[in-house]
Parts: sequence; structure tokens; C-alpha cells
Amino acid sequence: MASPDPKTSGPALMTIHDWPTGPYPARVRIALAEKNLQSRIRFVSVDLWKGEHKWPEFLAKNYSGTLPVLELADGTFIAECTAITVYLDALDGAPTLTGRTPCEQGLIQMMSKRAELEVLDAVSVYFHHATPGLGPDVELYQNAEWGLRQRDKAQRGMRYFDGILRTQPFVVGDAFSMADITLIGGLIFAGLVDLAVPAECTALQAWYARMQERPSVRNRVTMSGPAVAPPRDR
Ligand SMILES: N[C@@H](CCC(=O)N[C@@H](CS)C(=O)NCC(=O)O)C(=O)O
Repeated sequence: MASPDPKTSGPALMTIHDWPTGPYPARVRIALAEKNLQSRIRFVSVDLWKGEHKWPEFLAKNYSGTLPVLELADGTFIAECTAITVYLDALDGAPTLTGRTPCEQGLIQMMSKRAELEVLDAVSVYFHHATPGLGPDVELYQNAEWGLRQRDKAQRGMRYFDGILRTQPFVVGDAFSMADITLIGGLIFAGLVDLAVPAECTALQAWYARMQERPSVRNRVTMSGPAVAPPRDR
């Protein structure tokens, strides 16, 4: 079937360049589902395992060589999950993921950044440095000691978020937000690389189970790998 002509069939189509089971792409796919925007997106796969994200054609779209990237109908490229989520959330003029008031916006950005720094990015460094990662053709430099430190950092981050989730139902206050999505990305990645959530983090585990009751999240977690939830410490 021919794609609809964006000039005649409603709002313009956008393209997302990603890898369907990647944990960072999952963040944007969850946001899309929450905002009910899937029908406006055309997905283009970039094969991480072949290293296509480091090829010049892709680097021209995103200098950082990472997925996902959103391409607008006018040819603008927006990379970085946070930036893409802010854009998608603002499209309908009724942001639900990135905050309505200045205070909500500030807190959500702060906690999402912490979920990146302390959990998701740390798991990513562990994967790329202390495991075979994407394989020898893609992982041109590895530093196992650095990777193992980041694994420990990720588990410290999990303990931090466990403490937060003991006192409130979501990462920021009483509502689901981009900060939850970022932490979900971290736990999806942890599940994929068998990096255990510490057994004592019961509030974090209960929150993750609750998050998977949302269809937007359940589908992602199921697609992203064999581990439906990160294993507990064995
Ligand atoms: N800061 C970026 C990180 C994105 C990222 O690391 N994506 C993964 C895909 S799951 C990737 O491209 N990894 C390949 C690599 O780092 O070489 C974002 O938030 O979008």
C-alpha cells in the first residue's frame, strides 16, 4: 500500500530511525504509545549489530552515532531520547509526560537525567565495555574495569530509585512521566544484560511490575528480550 501523502491526509508523517528492541528506542516508543502517535510514524531500522549507526550515512543524521533519531517531514533531525520526548509531548499542546508547570518540568528533567546518569547510561557502559557488547566489529575499544564500575554504579542507582519509590508511586510525585520512562529503559537494558536488580530493592521491583500494567510499557518489555523483568540477585 502506498504511504499516505502528508500534504493531503492530515498531520505530517515523521520517521524514526531506530532498532526495534533497543532499550533507548524503547523510551521513545513508550512515549509514542502514551501520546497515541504511532500512526504518524514510519520506522526505519538501523542495524546496531552490523554497526550501521556508525556508518557515514547515519552519522550525517546524528553526529553521536546513537539511536533513536526522529526525522521531521521538513528534514529536521532530532536525536537524544529526552529531546525527542519533549518534542512529541509538545505536539498536541497538552504535555502529559514532561510536565505542565515550571516546577513539574524542572523535577521531571532532573529525575530523568538522574535515571540516565545513574542507571540507564551506566548499564549501557557495562554492556559495551564489560560484555561482548555488539561484537568485535562494532566494539573497537573496550575497558572491562570501567564497565564493571558502571555496573556497580547502576546498582547504586537502583538503590537510590528504590528509596524514592518507597515514598511515592512514580519517579516524580503522583503521575507517570518521562522520568519513569527513562528508568524503565534502564531496567529493560538491565534485563537484557542480566544485570540484577538488588534483592532489597522491593519498591523498585513493585514499581516496575506496576509500570508493565501500562500497555505502552508491557509491549516494550516483552519485545526487548527474554527477561520479562530483571532477575533478582541470585
Ligand atoms: N544519549 C542517547 C543514547 C542513545 C543510545 O545509546 N542508544 C543505543 C541504542 S539502544 C545506541 O545507539 N547504542 C550504540 C552505541 O552506543 O554504539 C539518547 O538518549 O538517545
